[in-house]
Amino acid sequence: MADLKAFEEELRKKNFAGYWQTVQGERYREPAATFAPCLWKGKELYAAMEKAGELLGLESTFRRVIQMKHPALPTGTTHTLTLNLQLLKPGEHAAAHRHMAGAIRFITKGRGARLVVDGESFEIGEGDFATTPNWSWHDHVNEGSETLMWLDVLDSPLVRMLQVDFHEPAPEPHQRITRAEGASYAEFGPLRPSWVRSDSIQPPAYVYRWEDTERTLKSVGERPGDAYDGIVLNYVNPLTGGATLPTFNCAIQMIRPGEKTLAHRHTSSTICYVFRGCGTSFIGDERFDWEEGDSFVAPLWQPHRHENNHKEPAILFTMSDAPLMRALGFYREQEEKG
Ligand code: GTQ
Repeated sequence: MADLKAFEEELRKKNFAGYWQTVQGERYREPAATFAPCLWKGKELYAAMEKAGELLGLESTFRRVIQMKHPALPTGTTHTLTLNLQLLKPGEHAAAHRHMAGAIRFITKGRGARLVVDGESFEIGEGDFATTPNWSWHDHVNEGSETLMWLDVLDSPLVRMLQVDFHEPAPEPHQRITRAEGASYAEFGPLRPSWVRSDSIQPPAYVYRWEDTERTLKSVGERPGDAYDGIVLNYVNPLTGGATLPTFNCAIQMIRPGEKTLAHRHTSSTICYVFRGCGTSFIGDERFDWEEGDSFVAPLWQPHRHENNHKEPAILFTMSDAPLMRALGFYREQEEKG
């Protein structure tokens, strides 16, 4: 024993480690997320955001943002993604920059501000969804009369984990507009000029309008849908029909009055934001009753299912790192027998 202890100490000093010291290779193992299911109250979030609006100007922070920070993680909402809420008042301008993290926006309140992405200006309003692919220049301008709030989702925890965190402020805080309004829709929409080519792994910057989302929800809302998730509309990459971004997918999910989904689990983690309505989710051993404005997370490999016992449809905005897991061959999914 004393010999072994001395040997292990000798190894440690030389930056070696014997597997017999830590690794239990003969045992069955499966994923055990280090972060538990968790819910953030919308009422508390919006009250906090209002306070941040009073206390902080954009001269003291580059973005007025509150993160749904999981208490068990050093940063972020899951180990790969962060869900944030951002507030931009009339007359404010959040300066241009670009970063390795890919981002999306989902507008929860107000309308009339503009996202400028790689020289194109996009007007945004409640329910709209927008992509800011990684390394694209972006600034946010509010020349309208309404305060806007939107969700930002970034894969920055993943970027940090992989230690590839490039971040660059633009030389000028305002980007010059170099592309006509609507250029992205004209180039990447369903009527596509034949000469437009993109072999980038990143999607183009693109805005998906709430009126289209709402119309599609109405149109397919009576169908059987997905047994585990109800009616799900994916925000697909307009060029490939694939995932929203290479690292994560976003979707609108409708749980209809009286609907109860089947339980399943998968190696991707899902974050849900309640855009409209209320309902209940069972995640692992926990029950979460949620209402408009709440956010909650189903960590990887935790069985989960949703119910809506109310009269109105529940509409969730959901984010998942499934594309990342699939790309690496790490995706597994299993039905949970109730
Ligand atoms: O809009 O560029 O919520 O850089 C956090 C960091 C938003 C953004 C966030 C960011 C941004």
